[in-house]
Amino acid sequence: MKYLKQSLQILCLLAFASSAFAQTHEVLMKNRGAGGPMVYEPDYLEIQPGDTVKFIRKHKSHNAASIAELSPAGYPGFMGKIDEEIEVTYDNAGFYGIKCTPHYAQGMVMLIKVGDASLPESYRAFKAPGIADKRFQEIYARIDKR
Ligand SMILES: [Cu+2]
Repeated sequence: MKYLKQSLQILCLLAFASSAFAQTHEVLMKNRGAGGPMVYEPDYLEIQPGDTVKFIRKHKSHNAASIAELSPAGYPGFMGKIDEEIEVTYDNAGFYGIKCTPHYAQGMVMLIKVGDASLPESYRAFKAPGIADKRFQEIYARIDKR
C-alpha cells in the first residue's frame, strides 16, 4: 500500500512536470499593428514540440488557418472559424505558415518554427498572394540574420 501511494505521487509529479514544460504562446489577430494593417502579433514564433499557439481575437473578422504549401509533408492542417480563438498544438518539428483566410492577400500571415528545423527551399520559392509574399520574405530575412 505504501508503494502504491509513492507510485501515485511520482505519477502526479510527472504529469505536473510535463504540463509545466509545454507552453502556450499567444498571437494577437489585429486590424493594425506595428507592422502595418492586418497583422498577427508576433508574426514569427519559435516554439518547442508539444507547445500550443492560441490565436487571440484582438479585433473582429479574422481567423487562423494553416497554409498547405508552407507546412511539413503530411501535416493535416487546420482552419479556424472567423473570430474563433483557436488553440493549435504542434507536436512535430518544422516550419508552419499561418494565414487569415479573408486577409491572406492583404498580408495577414505569420510563421511558426517548431523545434529543430531549417527553412525548406520550397518555402522561399513559394509565391504567396499579394502582400503575403512580401511579409514572408521579410520573415525569412529575419531568420537568416540569426
Ligand atoms: Cu484577418
